[in-house]
Amino acid sequence: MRKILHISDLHAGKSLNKISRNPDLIYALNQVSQICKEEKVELLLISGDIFDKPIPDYDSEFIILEYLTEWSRSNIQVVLISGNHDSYDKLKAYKNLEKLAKVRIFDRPNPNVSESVFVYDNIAIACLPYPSERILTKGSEDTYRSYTQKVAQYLRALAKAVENYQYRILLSHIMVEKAIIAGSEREASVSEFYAIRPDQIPEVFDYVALGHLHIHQRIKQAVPKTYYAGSLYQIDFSEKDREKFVNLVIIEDKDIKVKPIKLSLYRELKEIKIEKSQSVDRALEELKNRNAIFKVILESELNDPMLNIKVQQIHQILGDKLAFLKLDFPEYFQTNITKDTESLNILDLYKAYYRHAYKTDMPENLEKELLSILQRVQHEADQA
Ligand SMILES: [Mn+2]
Repeated sequence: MRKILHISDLHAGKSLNKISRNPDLIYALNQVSQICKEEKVELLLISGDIFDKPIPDYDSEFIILEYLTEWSRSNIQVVLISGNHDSYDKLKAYKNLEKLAKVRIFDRPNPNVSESVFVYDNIAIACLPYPSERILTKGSEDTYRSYTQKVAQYLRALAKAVENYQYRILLSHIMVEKAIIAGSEREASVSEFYAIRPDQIPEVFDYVALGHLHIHQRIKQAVPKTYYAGSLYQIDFSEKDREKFVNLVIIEDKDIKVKPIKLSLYRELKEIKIEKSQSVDRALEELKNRNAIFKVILESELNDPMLNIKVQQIHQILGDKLAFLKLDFPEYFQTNITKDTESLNILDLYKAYYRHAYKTDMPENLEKELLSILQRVQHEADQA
């Protein structure tokens, strides 16, 4: 019997409005180490998004290096790939670890498929790090093909490269159609344009270890056992109330079993709405001592004289645990703006606000100025 552990989306260096999530990551990684020890795991697969940012801070690099070397010392073979949040070149620098430790790193998709396979005894692990659009167009002759066609073609080539091994695993950071999106993954990379179809995952694989989507899930439409392990902790508020898992893959002769193991959380993410009629004290009373990071939505009337005091109270009660405080003026929005969310752009919101605040329509030159700023921001955002 052999055991493999599949984990994903560590996002070292993530912070929520200045609250560092590295303590949450460490808490999760300690559980990973514990599981490896108890279950006698031989192989640890990490399917990308090691870091949250292309240039991680020192603390985050310290944590990642600490665990990689610790696992290696415990004789666990680690295989890891880049995700869309990782910089190819940053992870390339880590490849030097291969000389010192039982760590194998695939920093970017390699045009040479045979160099993308790591063989561990009779287990072949075919690796496809996050295929960025840029690198995919560069490496291929048939530019007329779409992104997903190229990814699918590469997967077929990987499948061919490992077909003669006894056990075959695919490790990748890609978007698959029909999967459930949390919202914290980064918008462009999860659009349908980048999604490969479940039937494009070659049948030859015994297990497909995916990263990218933060919700733990099996892609039932794919023939092989195909899983997103999901993130190790609730990365942002779009993942509130989500449980977190790692996958234990057990190989026994011809049989491959997948056993998801639930992780406990260092802190949960809690969203609280305080209604106009509610007192802040009472609304937060039960929750304030919870081990959590909070997002508070405070409902209020625009000219409520208590608004400032309420805001101060929330800060006082939750302190360091407060990540976001949003004000919600329901009456104001109901009377001034249509309920059609399509029309709720920043310009319309500001116009409505102006009308409310100054009791007159916004002057045309101000509208023009605002529009040009918004367009400039949009343009720069598109290029980023
Ligand atoms: Mn991710």
